[in-house]
Amino acid sequence: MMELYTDDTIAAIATAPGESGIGIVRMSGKRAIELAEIIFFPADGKKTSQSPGYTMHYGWIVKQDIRSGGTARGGIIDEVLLTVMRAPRSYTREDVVEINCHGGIVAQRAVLERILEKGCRLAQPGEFTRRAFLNGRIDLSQAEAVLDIIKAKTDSALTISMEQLRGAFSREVLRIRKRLVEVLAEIEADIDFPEEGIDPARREEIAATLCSVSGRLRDIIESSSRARIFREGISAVICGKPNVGKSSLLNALLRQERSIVTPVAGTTRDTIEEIVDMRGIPVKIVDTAGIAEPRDLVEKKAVRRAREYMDAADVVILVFDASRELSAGDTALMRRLKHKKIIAVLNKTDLPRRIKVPVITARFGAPVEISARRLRNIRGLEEAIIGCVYKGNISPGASVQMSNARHIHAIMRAKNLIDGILHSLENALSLEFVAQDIKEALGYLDEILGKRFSEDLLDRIFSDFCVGK
Ligand SMILES: Nc1nc2c(ncn2[C@@H]2O[C@H](COP(=O)(O)OP(=O)(O)OP(=O)(O)O)[C@@H](O)[C@H]2O)c(=O)[nH]1
Ligand SMILES: [Mg+2]
Repeated sequence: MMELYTDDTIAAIATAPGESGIGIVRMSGKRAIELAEIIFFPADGKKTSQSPGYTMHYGWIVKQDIRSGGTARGGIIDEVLLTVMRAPRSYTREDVVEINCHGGIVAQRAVLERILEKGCRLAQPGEFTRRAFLNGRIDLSQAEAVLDIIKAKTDSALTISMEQLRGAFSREVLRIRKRLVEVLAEIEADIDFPEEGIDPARREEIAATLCSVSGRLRDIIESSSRARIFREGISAVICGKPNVGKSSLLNALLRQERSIVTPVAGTTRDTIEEIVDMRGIPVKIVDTAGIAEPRDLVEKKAVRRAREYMDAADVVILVFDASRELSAGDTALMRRLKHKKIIAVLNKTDLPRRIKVPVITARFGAPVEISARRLRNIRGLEEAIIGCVYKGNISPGASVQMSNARHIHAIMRAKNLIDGILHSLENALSLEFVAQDIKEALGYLDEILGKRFSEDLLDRIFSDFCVGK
């Protein structure tokens, strides 16, 4: 990313492109209010520059500058509601102006261009949030939570990210940080007055504190690996021979007719994916072309594609037609599948049964019996899918959770250091080393909060954002 100045005024369209009721163009920076006054003709004639913060004004974005006598009569770009937010009480802690114009790309673009023409710079992705961080309104983990909220696919993922934005995770990290700083201060005092020596009781006290810090970090790591599933979800691929009811199963899980179902084998010619909310966990379900001897190039590619999806999936759902005997195709597929987590499913159990179950059970454990057409035991299959990847009770927010890989990594490294120190203390190693390691662990915690950061890291985090956030 190019170097970002932070003292200029930026602008961007904040709403999603496309037709919509309203669209919001947003500006932030020292000149935001002054620029608004140049292009905005207020219906009540009051000066925008004198508007208090958190006020909204009705009027028009006009073609001619107001200070050169521009009025609504000289040409209107759009009819708008304009909100003034004054530093530091705004999203970025700078002066912010938000213009609610008509939705649709043309109106929003025209307003944005008018602003840019007056000397605003087009914002980079996430630059508003980046400023909120650089100006100290939120810490880095909260800035990341903003992105997670925008990207949340289920209510549970939203709850976790919202907690993070409200600072629950940051506060926990700060609490741990404070305890480490206290221990460090004690140790450094001992290093400064070595003649007094460190009494063994103190050494034990320090060890006890570090032990509880380590336990706290472990709790966070454990609850977080669960939280990550809520945010990022899992993927399940449905595979099986042609005509066993794979597409019917996808539709049953989605509770809508998404994939085409026909009695003809080889109906699905390409992979189809959809996301289903299973008890708060977003599960990407992929319907694949039935695996058999491909009849043409399209089928050949589809089968190869199905295999690639299976390799990448968290769970493979292998479907059998219970109303038919196991064929050579089924057994070949059973032999070939090497995936770690396979759920065998007997479909069409509404029909008289012909399949030999023990052969399947011997290989994959007891199959889940369903009828995709009659929507029988679909819940049971959902339980099996979730149970495959998620142990423990399913409820977000049970304890402080982090869902972000960067945070998990930093917490793990801090924990490793603390555990190392505990070992050193037992072996009566020099306190100077101990102090060094505590400082390093503090560094990892500071990285989470963004007390210590590099421009590179910020670029990486914010480049995932949309422009206008
Ligand atoms: N009786 C009964 N028929 C089913 C059931 N599930 C699917 N079928 C029927 O089986 C036929 C094939 O279903 P699909 O869902 O298209 O099967 P598929 O595995 O996706 O087939 P391909 O895409 O060709 O590989 C259709 O006629 C379905 O109506 C079921 O539970 N019971
Ligand atoms: Mg199909």
